[in-house]
Amino acid sequence: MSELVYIGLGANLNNPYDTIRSAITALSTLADCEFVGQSKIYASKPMGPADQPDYVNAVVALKTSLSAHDIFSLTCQLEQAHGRTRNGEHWGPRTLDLDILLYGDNLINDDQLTVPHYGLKEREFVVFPMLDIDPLLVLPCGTALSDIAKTLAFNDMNAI
Ligand code: PH2
Ligand code: MG
Ligand code: MG
Repeated sequence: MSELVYIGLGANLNNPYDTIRSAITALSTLADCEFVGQSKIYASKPMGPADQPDYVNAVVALKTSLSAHDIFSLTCQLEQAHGRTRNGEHWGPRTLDLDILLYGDNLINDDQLTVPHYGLKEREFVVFPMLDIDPLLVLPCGTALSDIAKTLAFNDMNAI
């Protein structure tokens, strides 16, 4: 197991809490992956269009021998297995969204993946759950995640 991957989970349609629980179980039992930790599960106000239900968010960390692109196709399969359809609406509601947040200290930029996730530093529903797993986490850019958290409000987020 060579790389530590952080995966963000989000859902706000159908039974989002159950979906997040199910997806955490599925991620933590993936072949060639070793479960490292999971955050608390949070309810959060939608970022983006406000006329959509609140989100349920969490983060999972896995050690894996799989490539980032292998993880990406597995996460796409899991999204589909949980009823994900893509209607193209930017930041619109979804049954399950799985985002690769970090893949070790690797920087990936291609047609399929941008890792670290482009929105990581601005999203409290990503930063605070990652800190649940590792309060001392340092991003590939060298910044401590706890310093980024100081720039964010723990508003509108509740552990559930
Ligand atoms: N995901 C989005 C858009 N807005 N808001 C919250 N609170 N949580 C999310 O996971 C989220 C969002 C698109 O991926
Ligand atoms: Mg997302
Ligand atoms: Mg996504």
